Amino acid sequence: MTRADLRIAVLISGSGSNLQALLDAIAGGEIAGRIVRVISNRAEAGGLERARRAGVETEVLPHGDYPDRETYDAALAARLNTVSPDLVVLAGFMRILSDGFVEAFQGRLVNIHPSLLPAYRGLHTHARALQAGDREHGCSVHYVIPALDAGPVIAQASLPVHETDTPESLETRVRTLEHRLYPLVVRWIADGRVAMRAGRVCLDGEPLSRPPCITAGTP
Ligand code: NHR
Ligand code: GAR
Repeated sequence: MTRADLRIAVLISGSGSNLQALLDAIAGGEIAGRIVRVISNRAEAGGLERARRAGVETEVLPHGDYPDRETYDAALAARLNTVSPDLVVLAGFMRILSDGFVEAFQGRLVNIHPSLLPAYRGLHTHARALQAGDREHGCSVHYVIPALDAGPVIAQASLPVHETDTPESLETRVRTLEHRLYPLVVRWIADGRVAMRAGRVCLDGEPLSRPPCITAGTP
């Protein structure tokens, strides 16, 4: 049986380099899906131009226009529902989503987070990994649940931390890994290989006991 292309909506706040990696993977035929809408909470997000260049419809929904988080999230959900997404991808989206929003999209809402979860939920992950003296760092793609960065992890990518690393150098190298990991996971989802069932990630029908991890081939 052939599946219809996955309808993907992407939420961004910034440069959109992860969005670009997804656009490139779709253009290269690696993902059985298409991006039907990109929404940013910031008008100046660089990712908006990347989307337009790829012929993807964009929308800006500034959070400052809404009195509170719940009202903003209700507007965001309403805009998303106009394109009937099968998957909502957070790609550097910097607004915490309220429980109601997450529940409405649960099981079709994923995020990429710049740490090897469960380590370093929240912000400033590279500085915190350095500060702790970690020898390994990386990124994780997870299903979003109401608790911040606490949803079940689908897959991770790791790299060695160097003696000379700074938060900025780590951010650069982790970002490059993100650009490999996110398209890979979205490909699995589009192929129907990954799903969240009873709060756990299943890959090829089997609940994962630990998420698969890709490693940086070179230092
Ligand atoms: N929402 C829920 N409910 N659960 C998650 O796991 C979420 C989420 C929304 C976004 C991405 C996330 C990350 O990968 C994400 C995961 C923003 C903040 C934050 O503190 C924290 C984590 C993440 C995204 N945002 C501030 C806020 O008040 C604003 C910070 C800013 O604008 O710079 O929303 O780490
Ligand atoms: C990425 O490194 C992503 O992991 C991180 O923001 C960056 C977005 O870059 N996300 C978070 O920190 C979420 N709190 P991009 O806009 O170039 O894709």
